[in-house]
Order: sequence, then C-alpha cells, then structure tokens
Amino acid sequence: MRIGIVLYPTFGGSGVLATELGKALAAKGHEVHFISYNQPARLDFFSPGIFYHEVSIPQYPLFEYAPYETALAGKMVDIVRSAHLELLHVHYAIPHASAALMAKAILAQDHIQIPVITTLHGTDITLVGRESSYEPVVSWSINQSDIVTAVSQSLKEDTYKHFHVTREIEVVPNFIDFDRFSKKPKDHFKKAISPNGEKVLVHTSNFRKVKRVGDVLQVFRKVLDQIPARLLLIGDGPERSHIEGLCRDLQTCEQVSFLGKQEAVEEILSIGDLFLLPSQTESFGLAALEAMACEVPVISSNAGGLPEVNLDGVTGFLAEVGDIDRMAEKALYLLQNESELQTFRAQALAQAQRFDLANILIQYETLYQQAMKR
Ligand code: GMT
Repeated sequence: MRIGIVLYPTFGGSGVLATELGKALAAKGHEVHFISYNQPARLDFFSPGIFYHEVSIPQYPLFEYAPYETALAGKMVDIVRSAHLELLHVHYAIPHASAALMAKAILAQDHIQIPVITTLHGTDITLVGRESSYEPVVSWSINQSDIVTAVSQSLKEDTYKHFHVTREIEVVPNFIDFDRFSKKPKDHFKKAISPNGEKVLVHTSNFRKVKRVGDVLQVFRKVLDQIPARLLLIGDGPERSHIEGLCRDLQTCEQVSFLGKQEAVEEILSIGDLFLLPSQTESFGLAALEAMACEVPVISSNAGGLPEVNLDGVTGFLAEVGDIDRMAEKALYLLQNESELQTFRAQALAQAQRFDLANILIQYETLYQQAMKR
C-alpha cells in the first residue's frame, strides 16, 4: 500500500507512535510518506520505502497566524496526486483530521477517492479538543473520517462523552517494539548511578502540567525518607524550571538527575527499579508501556487509559490522581521487598508483550484494507 502519515514531528507520544508505525509499515514493504512541518524526531536515517514531505507555510504580513491547516491540506493534495497515495492516516485530530478531509474533498473533484483514517491520541480529545472553538470542528472531523481509532477504551468513551460523535470508533492501543525496548545488560551504568545499591526510580515525560511531575518529586521525597534511592528524570518541557525549584525545596537535588531529552530511553529504563507516572490525564501511557517492556513495574495514577496498561497489584500499582501517600507507600512496598519486585518485573514484561508491535500492526493494516474497499 502507498500510505500518507500526517503527524506532529516532536517527541510527543502521538508523533513517536506515528513515526514508529510508519517505520514498521515500511519494513513490511509498504511505501510510507510522512507529511509534517519538520522532520519527525525518530526519522533520522535512510530507508528506500520511506519518504518525508515538509509542509512549508508561506508567510505574509497580513497573517498574524499563518494558516497551517490550509498549507497542510494543500500539501496532502499534492502528495496524494504525485505519489499516488491510497490512503491518509492522520495522527492527532487537531488540525490534521479536518485538513485531511479538506484534501479529500478537493481530490474528489478530480475523481480521486482517498480514504482518511484518523487516530485520536489523547489531549486532542481530553484537553485542547474540548475547547469550545475547536469542538465543532473536531466532532465533524471524527464523524466524517472513513475510519476512526482511539488508543484506549477510555479515550473512546471520553470521545463519546465530550463530542457530538455518532459513528463507530475502533480501539487500537499503543504498541511496543521489543527489538528496541527490552532490558539491556547495563550493570556498569547502574553501578555508576547507584554505587551503593540505591534503588533507581525513573520518570519520562514532556514536563507539561498534565504530567504532574511535582507529584513524582513528592513521592520520591517520601521514598528517600525511608531508603537510599536515586531519581532519573527524562524529558523536558514547560514545567522543568518549576520542578528544579521544587527539587531544591524538597532537598532532593543530590539524589535527582535531570537528564533532558534522551534518544536511548531503553538503556536508562534498563537500570530502573520503578517507573512513576502520576498524570492528571493519560489516554494510554506509552511511557509506562516502554518501562514495562524493560521489566520495570509502574506506580501510576488511575487516570484515563492507565488501568488498561498498568494492572493494579500485578504490573505495579494505581492510585487516585494526587494520592502521593498511596503512591509512596506502594513504591516502598516493592522497593523494600526484593522477591515481590522480581515478580512484578516479570508480570510487567508479560503485560507489555500483549502490546507487541506485530499484533497492533496487523490491526492497522486490516483497517486500511477496509477503508480502501469502501
Ligand atoms: O503524552 C503527551 O503529552 C503527548 C501526547 C500527545 O498527545 O502527543 O501523548 C498522548 O498520546 C500517546 C500516544 O498515543 C499516549 O500514550 C499518551 O497517553 C497521550 N497523552 C495524554 O493523554 C496526556
């Protein structure tokens, strides 16, 4: 198949997922055309089945806000025509779905039928998409797409709850590539980080408010009050300087490392004993899945789709959003009980295997075939 993938090119979950999906489809022999305003973060190599098309947005003094959606739709029309694409798969509803539908309508005038598959990822539904100025466009785009997928049952339900949506939504969860995400032998690295056998806690996010990185530090402070430990914070974003301040206030700076954006996240996860994800909302929690694939149990909130990924009392523990006491109590339970920790490590890996890339890829390919037959 010749597939156009429209995505945000950043380290955000939807962009990462879309890039990895495109790479995996190309590895299976499909021709994949990425369309975005920048080269996607994880697309930094040459492969004969992969193409990247940059959306350039002409500037004009009249525009206070350059019309990205118009430029994107125009680019999609151009690439569908020139590369003879057979379908468009857009990731994140705003503004990708409505732009794709505009492209579809333009192409229909030339009798070119291009199905649009829209994947809802999270904040396009649970946060920003619900703004009254976006909601009618998001609802319309979801109803008009040929196929719509959501990354968890919880996100599917949120979509019906918050939008005027009447059509069927398929749940296709996030996936994990075990060729990359698996526990690596990194004993020398662990020794350097925790020379005296301190337990290693890890958190990864884009440091947005919704991730509640402050809760990560509060939980870590309570752990540190009981046992020697280290906290590795991976990622960067708007809350970073506030979190650095909190780290000083809580007197944890010596034990906390801010690692910034990291490519080889799997190597850091490989030395982790516990992963913390106390998010306010989380449609799926790809970061938790990546940790579990590296055999790291998860202490998380029970927001959104997290209970579909992190099984309470099996792969880690769940707590109400903001329940720092329970998160710390459960973290200490695992960190102070080595045999229980080992059991949870194995169970986390087994649960992660349910989301193996190969299984999820087939689900997308089946949906693509259905869309093309319509
Ligand atoms: O997590 C983020 O902040 C990025 C965000 C996005 O919208 O790009 O990720 C969302 O999509 C991921 C991939 O489907 C999910 O695993 C994340 O749970 C989801 N984030 C939120 O719902 C906050």
